[in-house]
Amino acid sequence: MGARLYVIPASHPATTAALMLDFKGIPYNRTDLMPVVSKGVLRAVGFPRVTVPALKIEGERVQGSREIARALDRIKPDPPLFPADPDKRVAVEEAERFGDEELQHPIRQLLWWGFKHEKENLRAYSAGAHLGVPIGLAIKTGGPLVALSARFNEATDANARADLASLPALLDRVDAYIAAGTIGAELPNAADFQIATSIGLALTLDDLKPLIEPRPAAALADRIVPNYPGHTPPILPPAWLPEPAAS
Ligand SMILES: N[C@@H](CCC(=O)N[C@@H](CS)C(=O)NCC(=O)O)C(=O)O
Repeated sequence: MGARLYVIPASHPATTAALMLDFKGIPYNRTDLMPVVSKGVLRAVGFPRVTVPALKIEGERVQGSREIARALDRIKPDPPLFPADPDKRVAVEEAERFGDEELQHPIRQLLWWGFKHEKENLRAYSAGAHLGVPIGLAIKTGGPLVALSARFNEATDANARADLASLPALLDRVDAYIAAGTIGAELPNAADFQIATSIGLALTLDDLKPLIEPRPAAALADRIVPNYPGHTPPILPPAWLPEPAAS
């Protein structure tokens, strides 16, 4: 089974796709793309949209972490990414949708807000990537790419502040999915892979750690996606940070 996964290094949905391929035991090659440049490459190799993850598998082009989950279950049903029981499947699909549509983007915006203020931080997120240019050069010349990505992701001060304000409620939702058993079981499902990568990426930001580390969400990320690449030392204005939940 020949597969190629197109990623941006440390992208959380791309990591979701990689984890699901590993879970299925499907071997694949990975193409690492620089942000912004990725859009042209994805179009050039025939994908309809401009975001990663994008997967070529058995002659098909599948784009988007949720679409990839379904394609993988269709192509290789075992082990399954969704429960067979219809009610449980509905619950997992709703948690997965939450992870994709509500949790992913605030974390992405906070990360790009950080890169906008210190592009040297990009280096740690590119560990092990093959970008076709030395990472030092990419960072030195990457100011315009960072500015474009920050703009594309609307990583403004106002949005970063709103993201931080919404984070405790988003983390409560993740903890509630774990408490309900929708995610966090011994055998992970598509929602585990979707949600754990956003939490794993969030934990690379030192500013966010105190908010996440005491929570069940952090234990889930540690189990599903240990050693997430990247590190952003404290960078967000302390006045913007919510108080950690009282334990
Ligand atoms: N919700 C989509 C999100 C895809 C997405 O926005 N990916 C980002 C990387 S995390 C991307 O490709 N951005 C383009 C860029 O930064 O140039 C999914 O789960 O597949």
